[in-house]
Amino acid sequence: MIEQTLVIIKPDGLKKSLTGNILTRLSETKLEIIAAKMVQVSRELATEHYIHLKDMPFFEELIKYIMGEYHKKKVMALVYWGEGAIQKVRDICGKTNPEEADSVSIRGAYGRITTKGVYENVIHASANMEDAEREIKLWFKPNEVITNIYPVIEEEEKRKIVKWA
Ligand code: 3AN
Repeated sequence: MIEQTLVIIKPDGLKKSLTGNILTRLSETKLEIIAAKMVQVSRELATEHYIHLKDMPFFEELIKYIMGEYHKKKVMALVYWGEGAIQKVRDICGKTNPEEADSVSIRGAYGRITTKGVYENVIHASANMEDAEREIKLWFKPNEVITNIYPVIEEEEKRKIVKWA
C-alpha cells in the first residue's frame, strides 16, 4: 500500500551532525521525500506529539529533549512517501530502546540512554497509518507537502503575515 510517514531527526541527531548519515540510510528505502523543514519545537507541539505518553514518568524529560533543551533547539521534520513507507522506515530506525535496537539500525548505531533514563534515539518515525496522519497534520500545513495525501478545505482568512521585505 502507498503510505506516508513522518520522520523527525531529533535534536541529538542534529547536534551530533548525523543529518547526512540518517538521510543516506533512509534513502535505502527508495521512498520519496514529499516534505522537509527545520522546526524549533514549542512546548505545545512537543506535548501534542507525545500526548500518548503523557502519564509516563519520563514525559517531562522527553518534552525537554525534543524541544532541544539538552542539544540544539531544532529538529528536521520530513514526510516520506511510497509503498510500505511506515514499515520500511521503522525497520531502518530500529527499536525504540537504542540498546535493544539492531546495531546496524539508525537507533542502534547512534542512540543512547541518558543517566536520567531518557532514550536519546536520534530519530522519530510514525508507528502506523493512524499515527502518521495525526503527526503529519500536526507538523505540516497542506501547502508544505508537495503531494496531495489528505483531503483539504479552502477558507478565506484575513490575518497578518510575514513576508520577505
Ligand atoms: P517510538 O518513537 O519508537 O514510536 P514511543 O512513541 O513509544 O516510541 O516513544 C516516544 C519516545 O519516548 C521514544 N522515541 C523515546 O525517546 C521515549 N521513550 C519511550 N519509551 C521510553 C522509556 N521506557 N524510557 C525512556 N524514554 C522512552
